[in-house]
Amino acid sequence: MAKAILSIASKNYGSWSLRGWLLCKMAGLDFEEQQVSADDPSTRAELLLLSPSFLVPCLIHDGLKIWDTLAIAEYLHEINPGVRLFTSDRAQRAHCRSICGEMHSGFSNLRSALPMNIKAHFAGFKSWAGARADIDRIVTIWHECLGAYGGPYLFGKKACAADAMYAPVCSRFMTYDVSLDEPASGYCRTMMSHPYMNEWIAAAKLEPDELEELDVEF
Ligand SMILES: N[C@@H](CCC(=O)N[C@@H](CS)C(=O)NCC(=O)O)C(=O)O
Repeated sequence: MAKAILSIASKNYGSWSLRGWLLCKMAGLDFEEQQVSADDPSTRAELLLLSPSFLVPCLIHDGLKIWDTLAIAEYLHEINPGVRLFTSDRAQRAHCRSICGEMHSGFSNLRSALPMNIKAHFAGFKSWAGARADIDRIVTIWHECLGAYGGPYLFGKKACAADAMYAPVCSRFMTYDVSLDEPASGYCRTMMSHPYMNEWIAAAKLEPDELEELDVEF
């Protein structure tokens, strides 16, 4: 079988890329990264070869293309349930899928007002009310998970699909100096120091600064 390929965009700005990449790493998949510039019209032809949606991430595995992070998470869980991207407990799995879905389809104010930018730090950044409501909801989600399953990750001792989905939020909270209570800031620190996050962040720091305006959702 040919080695799996994951198409990704910038490591500094690409929050969906980070989610897909973390899912592949957590699933123990042997894969190669293919980095494409998702916002450059000249690379659209190249991108279509890699992803029918023109979006990243897209996983190519065993002759199949799987695009969209939630589909990638479910696919990786299906081919290797033993790594527990979704927990083995049905009730917890339902909870996990719900908060993954909420991240995937929601929080548009947060995503547009606080785009991921790993290298940057905006001390004292003022989040507007719409983004604040998203932040409050995310903190509630984290409190419920950490309280119910004991941390340090959302569903207990091992990072899972939900942590991959919320990892870019941890990075955004650091970048935009979002003030958080101890459980939430502790969770951010835990995620930001996860070995896979360290690997991604180190690579992001080596990328040249490309975008001046970050009012696009990555
Ligand atoms: N729902 C998609 C979102 C993917 C997405 O928006 N990717 C962005 C970059 S991280 C992209 O490819 N943008 C390029 C474009 O919109 O043309 C997923 O979950 O994978």
